[in-house]
Amino acid sequence: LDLKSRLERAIINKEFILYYQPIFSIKDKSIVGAEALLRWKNNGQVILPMEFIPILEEMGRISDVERFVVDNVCNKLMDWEKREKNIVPISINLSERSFKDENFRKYVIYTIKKYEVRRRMFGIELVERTFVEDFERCLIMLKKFDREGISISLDDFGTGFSSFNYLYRLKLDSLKIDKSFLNNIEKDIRAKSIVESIIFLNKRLNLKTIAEGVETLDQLKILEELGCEYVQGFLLAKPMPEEKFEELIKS
Ligand code: G
Ligand code: G
Ligand code: MN
Ligand code: NA
Repeated sequence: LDLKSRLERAIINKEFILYYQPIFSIKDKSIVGAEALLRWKNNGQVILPMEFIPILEEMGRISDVERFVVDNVCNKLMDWEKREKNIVPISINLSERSFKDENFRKYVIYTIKKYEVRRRMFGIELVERTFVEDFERCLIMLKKFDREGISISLDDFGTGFSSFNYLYRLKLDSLKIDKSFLNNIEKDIRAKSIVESIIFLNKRLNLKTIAEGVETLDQLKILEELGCEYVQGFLLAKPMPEEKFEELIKS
């Protein structure tokens, strides 16, 4: 069977699951949130998004899978709330197609209400390229999400079209500095200067800064010196299955 047919079958058989990668406060290393990351569980094998998300997009089925992501995360938030786990906000990654689809937006609002998700507990991560087309429409969508208490993160910042205009006009809650910058902050003064400036600017704009892809203690130390508040990366925790994440936040 070809990949597209297998993915069609995966949608019907609900073979998608979520992994969670915690986000930490750099100061005390407490967990302050997590990012939900899609996985495809196929014949006992866990397949990563880069293998199938572009194909789901090509098939026009990405929003179907992302509806599952929204439902699953909101359901979990309600579940943790009821069981008095140390509940933290969860963000999901959203494709451009889903973000710009009015029906999808309504589905998100319907779902957070259905599961009685508290304000600011559910967030959406968007990559820069989402905003390249239909900028005015994006502003309207963001406003509508914000009104419903949904947080917005600008993901992979620094890899694409990183524009001051975005920072100026988009109403965002946080910005995630792409790991490509962090790879070099130990040895490259230019990379370090850019990271430092982003952190400084975000503070002025009242935006939370999350550094992604932190892999070494040196990087962590530099980020702390530069005043970065939040970190995510393999050094502190890799994306993990739901049960593992639950254990982690319980402890
Ligand atoms: O950890 P990882 O290999 O899961 O993620 C790879 C990429 O897949 C990341 O860029 C992440 O943003 C993206 N991704 C993960 N889950 C989703 C999802 O539900 N929707 C979209 N559009 N992208 C996702
Ligand atoms: O693009 P986005 O930021 O949504 O993607 C998150 C991706 O980054 C996931 O694939 C996740 O597994 C990966 N990731 C998270 N932390 C690290 C890290 O410390 N190092 C590397 N190489 N990848 C990471
Ligand atoms: Mn992300
Ligand atoms: Na990212």
